[in-house]
Amino acid sequence: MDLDSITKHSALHAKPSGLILQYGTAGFRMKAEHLDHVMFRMGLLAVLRSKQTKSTIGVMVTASHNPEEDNGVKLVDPLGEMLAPSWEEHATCLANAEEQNMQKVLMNICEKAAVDLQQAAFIVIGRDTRSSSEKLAQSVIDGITVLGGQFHDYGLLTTPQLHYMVYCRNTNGQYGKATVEGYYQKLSQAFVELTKQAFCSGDESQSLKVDCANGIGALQLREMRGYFSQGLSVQLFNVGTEGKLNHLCGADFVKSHQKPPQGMEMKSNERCCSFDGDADRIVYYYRDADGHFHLIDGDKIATLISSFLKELLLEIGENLNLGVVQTAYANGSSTRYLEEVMKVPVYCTKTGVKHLHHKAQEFDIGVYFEANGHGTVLFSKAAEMKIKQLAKELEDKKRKAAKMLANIIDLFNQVADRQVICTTDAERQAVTPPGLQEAINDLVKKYKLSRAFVRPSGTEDVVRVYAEADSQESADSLAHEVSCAVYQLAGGVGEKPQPVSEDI
Ligand code: G16
Repeated sequence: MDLDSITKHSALHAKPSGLILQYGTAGFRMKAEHLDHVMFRMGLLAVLRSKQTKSTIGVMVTASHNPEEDNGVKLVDPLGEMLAPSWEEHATCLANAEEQNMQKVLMNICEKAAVDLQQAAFIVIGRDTRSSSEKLAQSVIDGITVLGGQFHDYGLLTTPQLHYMVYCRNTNGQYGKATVEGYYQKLSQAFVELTKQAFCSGDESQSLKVDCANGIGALQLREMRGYFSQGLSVQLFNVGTEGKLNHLCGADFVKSHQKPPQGMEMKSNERCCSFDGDADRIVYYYRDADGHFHLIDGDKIATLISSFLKELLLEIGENLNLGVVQTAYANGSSTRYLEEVMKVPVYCTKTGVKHLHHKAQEFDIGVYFEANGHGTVLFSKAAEMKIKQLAKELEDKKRKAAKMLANIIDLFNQVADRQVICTTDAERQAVTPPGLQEAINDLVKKYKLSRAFVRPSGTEDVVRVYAEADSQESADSLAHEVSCAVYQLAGGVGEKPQPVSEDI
């Protein structure tokens, strides 16, 4: 490691003094203009992680659902999963090191993580469409090259595509080709096959309206739709030519406002969905014949997928264990339905796909979704092999079910000061500030079928307040009362809450 060269280059990406950041729910996020040094340093860190794991590591430049002015970076581990927690700590130390301590911090990481500096390193990079992303990706590359790492810059990619590239490269192409065409081919083929098997004759041609949040999803889906032209006709909205990224559109907007995005006209019973800024969230919705809006969020997606999978498992007669993982945001009724009606075990983890992903790996088939539309289905290697074997051996109906499961496996890309508030019990209980949880408990008692909790966001400088109750009005009112309690008991963090505010 050429420490002098690192010092020299680091000075070109100097850290604003006094700036302290934390590797949060999904990496580092903040106003783009403060992130140059973080990007350079994450380039360095990715090289060390690659040397240590002897594998390709991914770096994604995006602030996902955050406003256009923000940006961020997340590192992707060898199997396409989120960075290991011990390395999140290294990332935080490195991002916060003062210039004069850079060498010491890097040496410390190498020592603690037993990094073999002689080992080669390879990094893949992707970025979203934010105007700041290209330059920030270049800072990542500066960090990689100063440590002698090799890299491939994919340019514009969705976050799931970058996860896919990392996984493909680390499995020698067995999972698929590490190219955007490879990605489109693999997923569209599984989709077309699955829809052929699932539909009754007469309903083969489906259509879908997609709100692309004015982000990267528009560019990639425009290319991808050519690959499944027979099975699905896709119409794109909010493609980034006029509107602002994530502004009045996108999955987060639709989920939190429970209404369609701007710029999309919906007729009754048309299928519609929204991505977020880096296309790793999806929520579906439609209007019924009376014009009422219905949202199919992550909770409902998890329920639909679980029942579909359960049916197929029954059909093939295999006793593979299926579990569902949710977060505290999951609507209570969805949890009750899964447990009591579908008899599926449900687990609750902290917010952040990295936590859900980890828990879902404990099952033969682990379905995990956050209410906000992040999620996937994981199949254990043993379950995957069994299903693919049965798809060859079984006969007639059973074989068809096994083939459908095999296509589902290929279709799911399986690759996760507000700090005054501390939480426990998968973030459902506030431990500090004193008295806050008691206040929330008292407020919840005032409403029927209600639940509420608060937690500091890991991606934005806000406290998130969640409330549910037997009616929209009661849920809004409970949310407002809880927001006021946070404002008072947490010493006035954020702006004074307005009625029906979710984030303060
Ligand atoms: C990220 C994480 C998600 C998490 C979301 C909200 O999403 O990947 O798992 O649910 O942040 O986190 P918070 O409430 O802590 O701000 P994204 O889509 O922004 O990458």
